[in-house]
Amino acid sequence: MIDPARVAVVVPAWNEAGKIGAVVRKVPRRCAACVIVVDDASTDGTADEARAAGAERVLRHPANRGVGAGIRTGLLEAKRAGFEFAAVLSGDDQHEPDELPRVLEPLFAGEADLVQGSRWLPGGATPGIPPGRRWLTRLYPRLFRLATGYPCTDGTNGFRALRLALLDDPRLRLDQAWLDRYELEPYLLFQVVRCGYRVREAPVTVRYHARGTTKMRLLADGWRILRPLVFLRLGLRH
Ligand SMILES: Nc1nc2c(ncn2[C@@H]2O[C@H](COP(=O)(O)OP(=O)(O)OP(=O)(O)O)[C@@H](O)[C@H]2O)c(=O)[nH]1
Ligand SMILES: [Mg+2]
Repeated sequence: MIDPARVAVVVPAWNEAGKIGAVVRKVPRRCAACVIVVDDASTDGTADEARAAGAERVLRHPANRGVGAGIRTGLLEAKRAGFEFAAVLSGDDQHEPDELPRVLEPLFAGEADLVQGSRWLPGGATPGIPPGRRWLTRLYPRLFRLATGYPCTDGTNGFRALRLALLDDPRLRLDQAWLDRYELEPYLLFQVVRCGYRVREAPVTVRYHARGTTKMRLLADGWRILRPLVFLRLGLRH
């Protein structure tokens, strides 16, 4: 059903030595012909570890730009290389690459243009989740629904897959500099919903490691995640 020759996996990574190798090795090759790691100017050997683990393409930003910029770089590379679909997953070993079929199958079945992984759908899982993170990741989809009307259950999960032809839509302006950090992912979901594309959710696991999982700062990065909803809803940005 899934044709790996049509799929690239994009992994944004910033200082993920000790984790990125495992992530790359876990990508089932029956799902994807190419793993693209975008090293966001790491200082710890992330790129070397990704290459040694078998990533076909390792791109490097000369300076740190943020997860959104990393995803953008990876998606454009996947498109340039001729892939039809891309799946994005986290470089910090929080996702289960084994679950790639869950986000890819609806694309191959022609049922969706973007499949958003959800930790909160039945069948999803959140081993080790801290209470504060549980609360915030459940609140966010309610805000997303208020802003868009779309009843998503998980708007901030970095595991998703999409048809790369979406990037040709001039309404999806992923090239804007204000999206470079945590803004790009909710921006993409919002615009894809708003433009009337077919969005599905699929249950996935998000694992919370005891130490060193997050690099997010609650207030500054919380606002970065929230502001695409506010700006797009109010028509302040497009
Ligand atoms: N924080 C951060 N992550 C980056 C950056 N560039 C690339 N990344 C990668 O983006 C991915 C997601 O980053 P995280 O900060 O863990 O964000 P998250 O997984 O959405 O949120 P948590 O649930 O808090 O872990 C990781 O693989 C990072 O290595 C950057 O500048 N900052
Ligand atoms: Mg993380």
